Amino acid sequence: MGIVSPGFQGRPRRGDTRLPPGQYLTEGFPVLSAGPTPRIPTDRWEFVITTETGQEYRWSWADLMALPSETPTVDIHCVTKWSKLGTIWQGVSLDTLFTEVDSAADFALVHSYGGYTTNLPLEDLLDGQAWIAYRYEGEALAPEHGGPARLLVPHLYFWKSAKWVRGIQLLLTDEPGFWETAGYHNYGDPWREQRYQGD
Ligand SMILES: Nc1nc2c(c(=O)[nH]1)N[C@H]1C(S)=C(S)[C@@H](COP(=O)(O)O)O[C@H]1N2
Ligand SMILES: [Mo]
Repeated sequence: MGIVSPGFQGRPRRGDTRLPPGQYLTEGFPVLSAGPTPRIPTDRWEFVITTETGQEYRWSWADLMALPSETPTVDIHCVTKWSKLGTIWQGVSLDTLFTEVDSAADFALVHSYGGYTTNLPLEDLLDGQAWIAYRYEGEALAPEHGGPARLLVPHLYFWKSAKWVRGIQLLLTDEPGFWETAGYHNYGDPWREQRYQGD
């Protein structure tokens, strides 16, 4: 049984710390983008889940706004070693979006406006672990941070949290995304320091 400190949020960790191995704390909010910032007006924004059989489930911005939202407070961890604790978001849980989806797939490839992709097991997007986030710290999500909406999967390194998210492709076999193809770890658990292939 670890030491319980007042105000402690999140799962207790070995050493009673919320900082994964090799990470340091940052107070700022660095911008990390592999290319230019796409600008997607909300009246042209849509989000599509495509199953392994090609069936599509679509949400317009108005559809997304009409769904119940959550306000998760989470710690985020970038593979370049900064972590930010207690960030506050608003978004729709992927459990909500997946309720009507009929699929036998085990894998997901996330697609962004601008062409970025990242892969993860479908189960990592479910059970209260992931959101389509559209507000950060009480404000509309800024374009450089992925606005109008980004994926938020805080239990994996932050490169899995695709900015400007456009859709999720469900797959029967795993397919690496942009950074995973370039040598980053396929899964990316910050607590096991899975930064690069072979870690
Ligand atoms: N579409 C897209 N999503 C992305 C990236 C990117 O380059 N393009 N970078 C990833 C990486 S490496 C990190 S650390 C975070 C950075 O998010 P931030 O710029 O809001 O801090 O976004 C992730 N999602
Ligand atoms: Mo990153």
